Amino acid sequence: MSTLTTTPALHQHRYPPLPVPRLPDVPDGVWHHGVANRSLAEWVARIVRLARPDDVVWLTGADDEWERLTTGMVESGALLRLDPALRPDSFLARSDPDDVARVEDRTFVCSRTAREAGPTNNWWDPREAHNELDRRFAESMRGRTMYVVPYSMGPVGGAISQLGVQVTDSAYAALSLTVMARVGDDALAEIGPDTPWVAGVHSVGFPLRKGDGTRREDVPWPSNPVKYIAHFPEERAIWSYGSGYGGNALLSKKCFALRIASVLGRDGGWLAEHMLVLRLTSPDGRITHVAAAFPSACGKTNLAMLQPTLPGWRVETIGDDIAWLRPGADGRLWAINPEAGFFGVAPGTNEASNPVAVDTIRKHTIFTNVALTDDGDVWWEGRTPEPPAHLTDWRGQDWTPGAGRPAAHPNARFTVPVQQCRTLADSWAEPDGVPIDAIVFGGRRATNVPLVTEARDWTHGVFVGATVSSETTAAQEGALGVLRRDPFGMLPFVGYDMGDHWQHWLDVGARLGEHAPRIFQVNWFRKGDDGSFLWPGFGENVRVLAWIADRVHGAADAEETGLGLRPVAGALDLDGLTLGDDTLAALFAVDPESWLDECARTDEFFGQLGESVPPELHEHLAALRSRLWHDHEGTAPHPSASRTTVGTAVTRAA
Ligand code: GTP
Ligand code: SPV
Ligand code: MN
Repeated sequence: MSTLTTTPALHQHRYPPLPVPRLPDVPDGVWHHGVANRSLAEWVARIVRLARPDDVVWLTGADDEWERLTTGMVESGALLRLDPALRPDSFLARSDPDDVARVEDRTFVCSRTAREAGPTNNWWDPREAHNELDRRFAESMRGRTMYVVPYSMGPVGGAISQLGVQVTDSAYAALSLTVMARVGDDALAEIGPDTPWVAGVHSVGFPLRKGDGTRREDVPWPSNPVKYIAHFPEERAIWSYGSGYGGNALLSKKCFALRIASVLGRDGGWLAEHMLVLRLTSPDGRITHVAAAFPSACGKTNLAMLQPTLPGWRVETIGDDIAWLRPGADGRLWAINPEAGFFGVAPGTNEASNPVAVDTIRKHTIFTNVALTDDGDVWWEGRTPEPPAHLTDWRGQDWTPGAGRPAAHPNARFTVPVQQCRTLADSWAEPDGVPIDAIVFGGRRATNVPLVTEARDWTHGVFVGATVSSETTAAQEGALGVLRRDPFGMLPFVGYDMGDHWQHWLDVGARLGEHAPRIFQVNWFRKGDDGSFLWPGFGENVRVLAWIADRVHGAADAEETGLGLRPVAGALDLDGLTLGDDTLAALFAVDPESWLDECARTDEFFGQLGESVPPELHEHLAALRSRLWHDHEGTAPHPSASRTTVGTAVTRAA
């Protein structure tokens, strides 16, 4: 386990240590048979006293846990059982219409100082945050069961693995966690007296009973209009209030495995990234491991489960959302998928776009905010070319094709164990992970960004990752399709200063040296003048993966563009595709004018981030501007480009 510089847990100063509740048949200081860690026992007791649940239930990982939880939730109306023949052992949850995605403007990083959180995070003074959260959590679980969910991120006992415990008054969150992480007594047993672990406190903020005894009826999806998703990196703690949905509520995922883990990684020399991991095998048996970062709902699950259209190629899945990467004893970069399930976007998933996912979710799956068919199965936009004549939509209302609104919420998702994926790689749970050969950055860009380019070296690759922009999707609350900066696909997920994150990438690269993976940029989303996608995408993306693998193994040629290296004519296998020369040219076009404009916006962005942006990245920006200006005018470098170089160098040296 890595160590984090610890400061005293701030909130514990204001509360004297609490006596562990008296429970029958438990040894001193331990009140669940597996608890060997005093801070854990005291923390659970403290939350019980604060939030006042009626019951406390520890999840143990027992075989019947899924059955017990789902049965109870069907009885309470929190889940609908889908038709057992069409969709065995599967359930539908419908959320409150105001609780459908991550809430970035209610997400806080409560590091000691604002400087440490950096300008891209909402910083919240940890003392103020604890005061407000204690106020909100007081009696917030009255009338409910509090689940205590111990879990391991990564294989239980693995050297890269980390441990967490989430307490939650949401049966849905508890159930989802049993799919998304390794939950139960095995994980709990790993938390010894001195083992670091991450605390997750979660309440939907909908108590069923008031202090004065008055009761109210439960609703299928309890939540609260007031929401806080607060992270305390120094304390290794997460407090989440008011939402039951996805990354707001499954604290193992974005809160722990990205925001807290990115801080652990910064301090411990490793990386926690928003990346899928896949294993690619060429027709002659050569293996390439790829880690690819894309913003939310930009194709990680699709790429991780890709069914190649090129004969002889094979893709196996290791992870679809999060990767922890660290330099190994051999000097290479090794990656694990810390999760155990997929929480994947449903809309758009069909036999053509992702046949593997279609197969993965045939049974034993929780669906959230999809539409219900009249025979008890699920449907979403893009599931079939023609919608059924009648559906019950994600809000539980009658729906017909003329309704003028989607039947499934655009951020509807499926929750399913990775083991149900037929392309899961045997090596997916190797405790040390797999050695990464190539890192890919992507985003959703209608313009500018070519289909594929290769960075010249690691530092250039970090520049490419740092300058990713992408059009927003339904994965977060807010406007759709707005182009925004999303460095490394990690804008909402880096738990510390963004510029420091880039510096950390440079440091990791320096340590890897000649063993560093090659870095690439891709864009499946470029559009033509008629507004349609230029590239067929999905299974055809293997053509790009194949070129990347060939580059890694020295088997394909590349040529310079202003932005990096691209395939020479003929190097990208386009056999069997009907792609006109114009389309191909448009996929790779670099328009100096719009790129100069893009650079001006990058300059502005770097400026907003301030002093922590590594000087090397300013230098790369200046060099790029200079090349573009040269292409544009065929003359000397643009004055602003040279000014940036000089100005930056002077500022940095001073
Ligand atoms: P999170 O789970 O939110 O982190 O996202 P993800 O990156 O795993 O998203 P996912 O793979 O579920 O992305 C789904 C969206 O990407 C859908 O809108 C797909 O249609 C679209 N998509 C995926 N691959 C391609 C592609 O190759 N081409 C095009 N045009 N769209 C794609
Ligand atoms: C994302 O938004 O990137 C997701 C879904 O993977 S959530 O778990 O809600 O963050
Ligand atoms: Mn994600």
